[in-house]
Amino acid sequence: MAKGGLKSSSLNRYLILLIVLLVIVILALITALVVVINKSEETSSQNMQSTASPQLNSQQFAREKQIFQNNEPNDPPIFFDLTKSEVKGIQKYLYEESDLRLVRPTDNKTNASYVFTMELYLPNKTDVLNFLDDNGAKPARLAKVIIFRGDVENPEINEIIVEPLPNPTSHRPVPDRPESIRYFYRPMTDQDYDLAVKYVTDEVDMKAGNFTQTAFGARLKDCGDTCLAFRYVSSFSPTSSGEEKRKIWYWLHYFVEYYLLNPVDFSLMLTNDGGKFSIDTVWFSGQKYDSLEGLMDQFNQDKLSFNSSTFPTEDSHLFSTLHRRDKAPHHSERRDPVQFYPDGQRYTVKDRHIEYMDWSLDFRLSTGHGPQIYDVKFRGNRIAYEIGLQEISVYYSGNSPQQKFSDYLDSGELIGPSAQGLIPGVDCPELATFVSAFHITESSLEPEETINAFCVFEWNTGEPLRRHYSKTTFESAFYEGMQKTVLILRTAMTIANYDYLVDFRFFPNGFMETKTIPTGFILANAFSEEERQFAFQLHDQIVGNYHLHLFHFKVDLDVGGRSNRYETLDISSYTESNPYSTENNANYTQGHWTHHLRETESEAAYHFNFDRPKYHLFYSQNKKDKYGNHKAYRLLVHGFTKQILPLGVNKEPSVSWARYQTAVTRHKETERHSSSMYAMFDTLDPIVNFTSFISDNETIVDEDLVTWISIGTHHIPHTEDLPVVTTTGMGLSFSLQPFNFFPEDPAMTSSNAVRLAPNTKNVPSSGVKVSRHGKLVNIDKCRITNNDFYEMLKNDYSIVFTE
Ligand SMILES: *[C@@H]1O[C@H](CO)[C@@H](O)[C@H](O)[C@H]1NC(C)=O
Ligand SMILES: *[C@@H]1O[C@H](CO)[C@@H](O)[C@H](O)[C@H]1NC(C)=O
Ligand SMILES: *[C@@H]1O[C@H](CO)[C@@H](O)[C@H](O)[C@H]1NC(C)=O
Ligand SMILES: *[C@@H]1O[C@H](CO)[C@@H](O)[C@H](O)[C@H]1NC(C)=O
Ligand SMILES: *[C@@H]1O[C@H](CO)[C@@H](O)[C@H](O)[C@H]1NC(C)=O
Ligand SMILES: *[C@@H]1O[C@H](CO)[C@@H](O)[C@H](O)[C@H]1NC(C)=O
Ligand SMILES: *[C@@H]1O[C@H](CO)[C@@H](O)[C@H](O)[C@H]1NC(C)=O
Ligand SMILES: *[C@@H]1O[C@H](CO)[C@@H](O)[C@H](O)[C@H]1NC(C)=O
Ligand SMILES: [Cu+2]
Repeated sequence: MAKGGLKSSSLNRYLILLIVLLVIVILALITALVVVINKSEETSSQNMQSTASPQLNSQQFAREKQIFQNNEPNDPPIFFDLTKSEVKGIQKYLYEESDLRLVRPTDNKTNASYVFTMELYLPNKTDVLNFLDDNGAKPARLAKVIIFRGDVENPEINEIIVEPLPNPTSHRPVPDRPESIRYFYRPMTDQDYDLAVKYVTDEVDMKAGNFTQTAFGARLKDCGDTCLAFRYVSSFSPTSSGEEKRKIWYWLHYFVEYYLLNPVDFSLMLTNDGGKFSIDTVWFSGQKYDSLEGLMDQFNQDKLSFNSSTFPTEDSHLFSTLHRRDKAPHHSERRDPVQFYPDGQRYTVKDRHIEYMDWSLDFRLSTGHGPQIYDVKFRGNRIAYEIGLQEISVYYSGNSPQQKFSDYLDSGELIGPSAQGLIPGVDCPELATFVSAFHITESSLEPEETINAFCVFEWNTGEPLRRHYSKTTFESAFYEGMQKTVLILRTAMTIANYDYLVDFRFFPNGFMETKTIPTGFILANAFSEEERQFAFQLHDQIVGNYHLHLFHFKVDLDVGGRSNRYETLDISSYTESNPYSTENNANYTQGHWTHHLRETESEAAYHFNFDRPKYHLFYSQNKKDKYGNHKAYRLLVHGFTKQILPLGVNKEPSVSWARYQTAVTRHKETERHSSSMYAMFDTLDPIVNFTSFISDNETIVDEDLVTWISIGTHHIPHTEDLPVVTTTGMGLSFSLQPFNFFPEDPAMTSSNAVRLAPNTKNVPSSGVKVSRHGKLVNIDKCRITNNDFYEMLKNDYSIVFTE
């Protein structure tokens, strides 16, 4: 963890930066367009003026205007995050009209009560569906507010629902939470970063400044451009410390680009006891000391043996910086390929609602859990009520304590506000639509904008969705195919060193995919021989320690209604006698499957087993096709991984959801999320204990079902993870595939397909009939050359068909 997100102080600077960026991007777009339009390769300013026709320009700019969305509706749709005016109403209620005794974000928070976060709390599903499907009343909008109560004898955390919005009149405890949550479970706060960092910085500089100068060639204070800094922390859970206390490791780094690749082998463990800080342990160069004084004692007596290090030279050659290296590959002076919408966008995004050909859905960014989509429909059929990220974890291993005990649960850093700053032309295509989100955290007087938190765009994958080529008349000559385009809703969270892309992808055939990719910086550790059992040495001073990335998702499928069944098709071998053989008693073995209806939650908790291949199907018992097949959706997962810690050790219970690759439970309003922002410290007595969702072993036949999916990847960092981990090979995904749901590929209705056939059936010499459903537009200006192919076909059928 490190101090993430934007604070209001830096917001203005960021805004200016963003505006500058936008201007650059818009200019780049215009230039790109001009190049595309212009046949000549030159892009002189004269060409720019002469070719940017007024018509194209105004279209272009009309589109630009919608491209960056941060507006809010007056009457927010049901899944829409809290609006600014709702937040104002909540604040008015909280600060003025109730007896909660809350101080404001800018007040002195020591031993006071204050708001940590607030976000939308969805009405229960029954009420929402009654509104969406049955013309019921729109349920009142609710907010969930998390309050740190520091003004009571035993400080605690309260979670309350404030209602109704936008002008609340009452509050009550959140139903699925204890009324009082232990204070030391709290997520990382401003205090952990600001006050504690100031404390350890002052202490180390005062007591050990001479030592850091000798050992690391740098100091923490009065250090100009060559500073050491405490910027990164890891929680120390009671299961590892043995004490139910707020303990956190603070790591020391050279403050250069990028500091997390420039650690020194020094850390300390800080206890925060009701606001009183104490340093419990100091680690330096392979040794543990009980205090800074203990370390200095050894240092002053010359009893420490270490190799001193020097401050990195911070120039563009420093290995940990992201400046382009020399020797650009041939042709990289030319621009990347780009895509555009030749006839205009085929999707709309309004009030966080997307319509895209046969698809529709809503999306939001939960402050605690991150991106969520709702009411996902294909051709009017609701497939999922909700699909959402629940938790991201990274569990490290190492010899030094700061690395060894680094087991992160990122909701403790607030996943939602960590999503921002998607950059057009890199993180998403230039022509994507960018949507901001707003969050309230402990430091916000008013909602803080997380700029470009989402992007939405349609993408041509460059692969066919389907194709078949029957060249010869022997097989009856024809060709048919269709490009695979996809609508992508993307967000990227930066949580300290790592960046996580999360995509929801919608295909024209009713298939959808949720994909996550970790990228960003590895969490480097200072080199020592002892680290070699956990890490490769990656550079002169650092190693990259082994760690496990895990992601947990909730998928509330409603296939053909709320009442669903979960069935696996268990694939195995099948042997029967073979009367076609001349041998006696001959047998023949092949594969088959058996239906396995999962009746209880325990039976539905799934451990991946290579020896027992399975299909995972969800359907409504009374929805069948005319052949009696259940109209189902199939869950496919690419990214199951083995969590290797034994049950119950260390922070394993905080990811008890990773014990199952998938689990299917009955939908409950009290089981909304599989993890919580307390998971970093509450291991012994978790606020959300995922295994308890399953252990009541309820029946799940013809019930409203929720599927929980764990995906992840073991990461052994290698030198090519420097400076930044690339996305290639890191993607993990799960997909929902229609399975006997439609009578045929629903994308057969698309007019984006291409069919070629002889004018007279099976007589190629009669010429080739090209069916492109009016799509053979002249896009020659855009230098798309494949029209030549169709021109050639006019004169030479043998390019595609032979007698
Ligand atoms: C903040 O409040 C605490 C407790 O009421 C008090 O001891 C402290 O001096 C205050 N700090 C400031 C800066 O006012
Ligand atoms: C804050 O409260 C804690 C106990 O909850 C107490 O130990 C501490 O002295 C208080 N601090 C101040 C500044 O009042
Ligand atoms: C949903 O909320 C309504 C009140 O708004 C309540 O009557 C109903 O019992 C709730 N249903 C569930 C399943 O919690
Ligand atoms: C640090 O070194 C300076 C110069 O050698 C010395 O004057 C000072 O007392 C030292 N400080 C500590 C805390 O040892
Ligand atoms: C210092 O560096 C040398 C050479 O790399 C190495 O052999 C020695 O073990 C190091 N000493 C310590 C205390 O790390
Ligand atoms: C074929 O299967 C039968 C029944 O399982 C078995 O008795 C028989 O030995 C098998 N035949 C051969 C040639 O293995
Ligand atoms: C979580 O719940 C399960 C099942 O109810 C229980 O056996 C287990 O002890 C709980 N875990 C913890 C850490 O409390
Ligand atoms: C769950 O319930 C089923 C059906 O009653 C039973 O067969 C199974 O043993 C139970 N599992 C557990 C772990 O209690
Ligand atoms: Cu990693």
